[in-house]
Amino acid sequence: MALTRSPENPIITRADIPDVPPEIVDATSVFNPGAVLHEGRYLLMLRVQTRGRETFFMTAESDDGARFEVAPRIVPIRGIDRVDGTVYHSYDPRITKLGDTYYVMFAMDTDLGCRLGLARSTDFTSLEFIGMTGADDMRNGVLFPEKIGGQYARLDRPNRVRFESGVTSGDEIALSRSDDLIDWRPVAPVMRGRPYHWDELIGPGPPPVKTREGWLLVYHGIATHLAGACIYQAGVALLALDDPSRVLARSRDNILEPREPYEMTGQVPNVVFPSGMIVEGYDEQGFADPDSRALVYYGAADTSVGLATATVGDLLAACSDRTARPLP
Ligand code: BMA
Repeated sequence: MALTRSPENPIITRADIPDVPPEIVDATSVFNPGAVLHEGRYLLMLRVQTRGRETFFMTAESDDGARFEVAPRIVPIRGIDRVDGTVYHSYDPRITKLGDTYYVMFAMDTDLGCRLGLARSTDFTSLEFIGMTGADDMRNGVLFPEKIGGQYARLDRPNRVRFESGVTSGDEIALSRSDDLIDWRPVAPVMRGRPYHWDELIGPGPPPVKTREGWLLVYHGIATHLAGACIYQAGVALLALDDPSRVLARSRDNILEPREPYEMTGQVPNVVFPSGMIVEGYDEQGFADPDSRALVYYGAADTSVGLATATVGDLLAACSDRTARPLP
């Protein structure tokens, strides 16, 4: 597999979450973090879940990308109370730096379904809510780190599939564009799930990384055809720099799948869910260095945080498995 697990895994568990009473006492789980390099340190925005099954954002910082300290405070989303109706959960934050500002796109569970919310921050002690980005049911929204063709661009995953449990999902990653980061227009489908393979249902993972070969996208895929189980795995694809709806290559196999006990057992078994990625080295033109380390942070069984690493070059090689027999 292209990704190698950290020997420190799981790198963050519920035992690392300090109490922040009254909201957080004896946290149940911590998973699906956003990740970014902030002032030379590795920063994760964590999804922390309480025994009341409420969800909060907290941050953790590290000097080496593997050993993190969780800050003993909740990161408030200031202004989210402007939203009409109830927001039950805000979760799965994806972080993108645009200019000097960090944007955090996250899922919001509301009475009307799942929506994508957008907030910004400069220091991660609080988030300033910018708004709900549209009325479509979707999850896994990730902003590109620069405008493409003069417009903001994002990958998202419309929720068009409903499990028997009522949980919604989807089998397509799509490209949307916007002039102001709030009003998004769907532009084109990017890729579909592959029936009866590892990635029947799919969604973007961390925000795409710019390489000289294209936008590198780590994504999650769900195999649903195995009796009674949904298996969440990670894969990788390469999208054209000038038109990210064009897929240049896509991994045939997954690059990480639940194998360790902390991935196979927990709140939701058999889940690796990549949500944050830090690439350490970029050249002067802003392209990721193929020799650079890429650190992929993922939720393990919706219970703890795992880290798996590769070089950018390894990930490019994994997605351009062009010798493989084409899949349907
Ligand atoms: C997805 C999302 C993720 C979660 C995953 C596994 O649909 O809700 O937040 O980690 O399912 O339960």
